[in-house]
Amino acid sequence: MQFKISVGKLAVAAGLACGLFAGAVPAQAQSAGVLHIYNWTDYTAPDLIAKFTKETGIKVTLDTYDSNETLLAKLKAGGTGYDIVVASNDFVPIFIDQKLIQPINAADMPNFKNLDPKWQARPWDPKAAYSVPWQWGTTSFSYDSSVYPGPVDSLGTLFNPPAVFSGKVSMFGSPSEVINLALLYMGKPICDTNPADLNALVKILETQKPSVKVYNSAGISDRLVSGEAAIAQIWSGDAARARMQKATLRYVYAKEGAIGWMDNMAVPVGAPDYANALKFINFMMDPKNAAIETNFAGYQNAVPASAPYVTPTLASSPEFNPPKDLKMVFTKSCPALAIKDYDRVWTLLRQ
Ligand code: SPD
Repeated sequence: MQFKISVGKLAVAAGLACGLFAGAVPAQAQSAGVLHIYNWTDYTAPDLIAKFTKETGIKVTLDTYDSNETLLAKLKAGGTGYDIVVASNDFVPIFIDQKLIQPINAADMPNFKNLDPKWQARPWDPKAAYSVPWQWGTTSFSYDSSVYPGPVDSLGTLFNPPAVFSGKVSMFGSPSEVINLALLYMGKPICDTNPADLNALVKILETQKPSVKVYNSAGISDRLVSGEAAIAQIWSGDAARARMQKATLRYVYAKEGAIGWMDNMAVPVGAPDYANALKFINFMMDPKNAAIETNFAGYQNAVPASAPYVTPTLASSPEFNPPKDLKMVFTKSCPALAIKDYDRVWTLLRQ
């Protein structure tokens, strides 16, 4: 691994000398020829990978995970061999603090100017020193209106489901995602450490539990489409894709609000192909490439000039267009005490 790291650094030096972003592919990077991506499930457009390989000659491998917690555990274990990971805004500061991702100075990349200024300086990475936006969306839930006609306007339908959903509820397998949405339902802040609130939170989750079929952040759309689940915690883009396969599915913007988030590309410390990683990040800030990803996964990107290339069906879909008056609570990194509390709640729930 040490050897690989120094090869990566040499490639960067060679890249800078040869004009890394000027279209010239440095000979050394070409001979390395591989980029190892670790991304969320169903979140990397195959066409994008094919286009990147065609344009650069760099082959791509792709492994997937289902939660920030899994990504964190993987990077902490070390020696992953990944060049690109995609972390949510609430986890980026954790990766930076724990020295698990390395500087990339994105502002120096030619395509950085394509980012919407509001996403260039993000609170979790104000100088874009470590990360570049991948996509953003909301978290709420979808239900099958052929199973339960509604109307549905509250997160209560997910957390205190009607009997018809018994054994048909699908929840994420991630403490941060389940607890953040439950706190929103309670009208409490993210990262809450108030003991009375946490007791009430545990009660809500334990009351919901007998109706839950599975806690798993992968395969949600498949479960909804097959009917294995009739109501599911889900991200907006995945919800849009599921509805396109099963028209009776409805994504809910609840009166309590929805969780907002942004996922970000970053380069792990020890990435074997650092130069290739920077090329991929720059490639992703090209409007057409950003649109390919958006059209595949169903989420908004941070490149405004990609809009003309986004399919009208997606661009006009309800999942892609949160209502103007939606109470959107953006996630944030919790302090250590709150993370401990989240872990305790999750352990209690899952025992
Ligand atoms: N299909 C995978 C979508 C991944 C979305 N990531 C959202 C993270 C929110 N905390």
